[in-house]
This record gives sequence, structure tokens and C-alpha cells, in this order.
Amino acid sequence: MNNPKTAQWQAMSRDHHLAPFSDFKQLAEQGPRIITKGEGVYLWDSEGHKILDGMAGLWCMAVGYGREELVQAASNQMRELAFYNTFFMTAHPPVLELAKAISDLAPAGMNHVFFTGSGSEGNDTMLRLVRHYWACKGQPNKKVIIGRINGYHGSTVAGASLGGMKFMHEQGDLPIPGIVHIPQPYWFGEGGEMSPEAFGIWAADQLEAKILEVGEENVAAFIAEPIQGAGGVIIPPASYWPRIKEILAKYDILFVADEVICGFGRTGEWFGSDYYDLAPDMMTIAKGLTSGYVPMGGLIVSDKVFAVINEGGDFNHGFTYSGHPVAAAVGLENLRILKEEGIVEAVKNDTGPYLQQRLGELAAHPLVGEVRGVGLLGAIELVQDKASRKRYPSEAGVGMICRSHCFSNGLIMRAVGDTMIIAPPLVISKAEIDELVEKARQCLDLTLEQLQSRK
Ligand code: PXG
Repeated sequence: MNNPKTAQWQAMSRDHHLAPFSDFKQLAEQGPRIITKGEGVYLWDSEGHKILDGMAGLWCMAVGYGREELVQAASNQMRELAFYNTFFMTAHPPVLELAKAISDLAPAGMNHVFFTGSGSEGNDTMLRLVRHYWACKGQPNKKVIIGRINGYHGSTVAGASLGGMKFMHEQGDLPIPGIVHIPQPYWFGEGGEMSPEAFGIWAADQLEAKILEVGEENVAAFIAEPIQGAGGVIIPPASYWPRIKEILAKYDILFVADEVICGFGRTGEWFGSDYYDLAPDMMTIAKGLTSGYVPMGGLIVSDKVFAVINEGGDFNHGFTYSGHPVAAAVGLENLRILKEEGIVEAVKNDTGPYLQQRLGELAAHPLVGEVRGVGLLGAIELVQDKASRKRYPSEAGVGMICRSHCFSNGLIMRAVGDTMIIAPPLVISKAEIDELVEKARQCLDLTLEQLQSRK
């Protein structure tokens, strides 16, 4: 180690910090890498290593690290009004201006925003609001929310219940009652002998089967990410969303698009719902809304839903930091940057297609079974046999081997099982994309070498 402080910080971690989604003992033994600085698409750790951040912080760093405009927006707002709540018939300019700015960008008819501190809180809000909506309509039995296996909707009790992560459900007796799950449209992993198109229809039809099983009169809503992020950048077959839309049109249930990852330009459209033309009733947002500079999430509600809850009396729900003025000011400035710098258009027409083209070259690598992506989202499936899509045994830990090579070689690329995923900052340049893909290729080579040397 070059920096004596690294060891001090690691000791503080070991002695005092409970890190999210971590094995505390393992973390204490290894010691966390300490990230100390960010600029553009790069991070630096406390040992001075420069790292290309292929995961945009955690899917959130849209406009890049170190944007002075966002620093100014936050400090100006802190000076003017550092905090005031939005309860008890009060508001402040930034929250109102941000609600308007989001409504202007959201799909047609999505014009009302409830602010939260995170995506998880957005989905908690959704659960309560959906049930309140049906109660207002005189159908209080409509309570059940249908999610998907391997979907991710956050880590609060409602968020983790709505999500379909088995390893999360196993801790804390989840899901809570009234939440059920259907299979995901993950052709590469679960499509078997079916064609992607046929599998997409099959996966969509599981929604109809579940509605009939639970009873339409009991189903309140279906929640889904347009493209599953944390589950492994799962891009549904082209047949999936059109079939889901047909099913949603047939039954009187609400559709919630969880846009926490897809929202604010990740797909090259402002929202994943625009990309797939989904027309949801509600959209959960967070992450890219503020580029992660400050925490903020929310729930965008359609005019149709609003018309009902507007007549429903008090909605007894809210957070101290709902619409926090500093977060709202940063969100507004972040949206201004995304718009005025044409960042979303660049993802659609320039950097997104370029990333997909360059990533596609990795499909020829002997370890790679599939490369897929949309906009600035990408996934690389690591396999033992390309033709049959056969995986290495899970004990081999191929994804983790690849991830640690990436980390050691200055690239952050996540592993979800044996699926490598990337979601770089939306401001990444073509030269930086070249660097990302070359580093990824080197790490695939190193992973393959390591696997072969074990035999
Ligand atoms: N919905 C989706 C689609 C998400 O990706 C949340 C809700 C919850 O947001 P908050 O702000 O409460 O974290 C998320 C968050 C991962 C990973 O491993 C992904 C998320 C969070 C933590 C880890 O990829 N996404």
C-alpha cells in the first residue's frame, strides 16, 4: 500500500461500518477499496489507481463526476433555503419547478410527481398509493401486486417484496402478503429450446395466468422494469412487451414501470417506457434524476390515477425529505444539463450505437455466449459452451473472477452470476468506450486463462 490512510480507513470500515449487500466478515478480512475522487467517467482510489466507472456509480451517474454546475446548484440552494418540508400545505420553488420539469419530460399524461428519498421509497409509495387508488374507487379488494422473479425494486420491506430476488426474500420473511411473482423474460438463461420470440410470448402469458389465478377482482397492479437492471440487464425478446400490453388492456389493473435505472436517458429515450411505448399508469424514478449527486427518488402518477386520488381525501404518507429543496435544485440542474447538452440524443444516435457495436465485437470471444444491450446498457454472458449456452459450474465463480480482473485492471464492470454488466455514465465519449471495451476484452482473456490453468 502506498497511502497509510488506506489502512486506517479499512480499519474504520472493519470496526464501525455496516456496508450494504455485504458479507461483513469477508469485507473486514479483505478491506474495502476506498474511492476518493471522481472526474467525468473516472474514479480514483486511495492508492492512486484510476478506474473507468463502467457502472455509473450504481447506475446513477448520468452527467459524470465533478460537474461544477451541480455543486453551484446545491450550494446556492443551501444558502437560500437549506430545508423546508412539503407537508402541511407548504411547498418551495425547487420542488414545484422540478415536478413541472419532470412532467414535461415524462410520457404524455404523466403529470404528477410524489417525491421520495430513493427508488425503494418510491416503490413503497407506489404500493400504498395503488391500494389507496382502488379503495377510492370502491374496490378495496384489489390489493395484490404482481412482480417478477429476479426483478429489482429496492431494499425496503415493500421494495424487496415487490422485487423477485430469492436471496433477499429469504432474510426477513419476505415477501409481505399481497405480492406475487411471475417468471422473467430472460431468454438466454431460461428460454431452453424455445426461440426468443416464442419464449417472450410464453413469459408474457404468465401475467395473464397469474391474473386469472389470483382473480382480476383482487389484482391491483403489475410492476416491472422496462429492462431489468440489477437482475442482469435482461432485455426482453421483441415479442414480450407488445403481448404484455395486450394483456394489460384486457384486465382492469394498473401498470407500474420501474424507471429507476431506465429513466433519464439510459436507453437513448428519456424513459424506458418511451423506448418500448409502454404507457404506464405510474413510474418509479430515482438515480439519474439527480445523477446521484444527492439522494432523490419519486413516483410519477398519470392523470387517470390522479383524477381518482384527487377526490380521495388525505393520502397519509410522506417522508421528511420528500422533495428536499437541495435535492430538487440539483435535480433541476441535472435535467437542464441532460437537455441542453443533448446527452440523451447522443445516447440514442451516437454513443449508444457505438457502445453496442464495440461490445458486439466481444461476442466472438471464446468465453462469451451472448452480448446484448440497449443505449448505454450492456450485458456479456460468460459460458463454457457457446452453442448450448452451458454455464461453468457455479462453484467456478466465473463472473466474480472476471469482475476482480476488471477491478485490478482499472475497470468497474459488475457481475450478476456469470453475466457481466455495464452501464457507464451517459456522458462517456467514444474514446472512453474504446478504452472500456478493450479493458473488458483483456479481462475476459485473463478470466479464460485462469479457468484454463485450473484444469
Ligand atoms: N428500482 C430499481 C429498478 C432499481 O434498480 C431501486 C428500485 C431502488 O432504488 P434505491 O434508491 O432505493 O436503491 C433500484 C436500485 C445492483 C443494485 O446490485 C441496484 C440497485 C440498488 C443497489 C444495487 O445492481 N438499484
